[in-house]
Amino acid sequence: MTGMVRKATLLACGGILVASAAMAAVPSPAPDSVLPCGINLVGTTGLGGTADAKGQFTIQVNDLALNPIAGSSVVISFNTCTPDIRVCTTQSYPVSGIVSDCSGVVGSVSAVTDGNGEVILRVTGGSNNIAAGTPGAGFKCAVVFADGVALGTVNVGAYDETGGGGVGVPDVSSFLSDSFRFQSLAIYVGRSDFNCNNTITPTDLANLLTVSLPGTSSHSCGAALPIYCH
Ligand SMILES: [Ca+2]
Ligand SMILES: [Ca+2]
Repeated sequence: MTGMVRKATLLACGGILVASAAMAAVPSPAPDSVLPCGINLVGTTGLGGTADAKGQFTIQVNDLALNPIAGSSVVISFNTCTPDIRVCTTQSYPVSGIVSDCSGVVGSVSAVTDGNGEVILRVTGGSNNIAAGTPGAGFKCAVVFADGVALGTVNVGAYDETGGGGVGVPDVSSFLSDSFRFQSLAIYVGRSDFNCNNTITPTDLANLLTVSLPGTSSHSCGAALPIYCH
């Protein structure tokens, strides 16, 4: 191989490497990227405290070849979760640098993936289920994006059904209303489906009780008065 041909070959290989590196940075939708089936909005443990660990979940952003993408901007948009889902203006779980963006009709949260291509999140928020028959968003209302690419949808449960007073007895009452409507009228709302199986059953009630009884989501939005985007 002459020197010139060798140089040309090296340049060509280099070009392919650069091209593949650029392609590797493009997020690929699930199942290449890994999303939870559903996420559950929580309150904070105490006034001005940290978001309840009961709401923790992980999203991993991968490319088409299943390589994790570090530094990817993940956005969970709740803007199609009308008319009931509410997102707090301030997020209080600092891992992954989660912040709220209230620019849409409901709001969204964003965070940046770590070296493993992951964001580890807890989202504070709730719903406006304060009266029997309050309409709600359906199954998997939220859309997850990474660097602008839609990765998939996730269900949104809201332990703080009433959107006030943290998670307690009134939320259990509101849940039961949703549960009765599902059993008797087959009316489904995503906010009361805490195990993301597209039904509302006693399993979801048991899930809610693990949050309401210990009082770990004692405050809505971590504030004396809940402060929502909308
Ligand atoms: Ca409540
Ligand atoms: Ca369920």
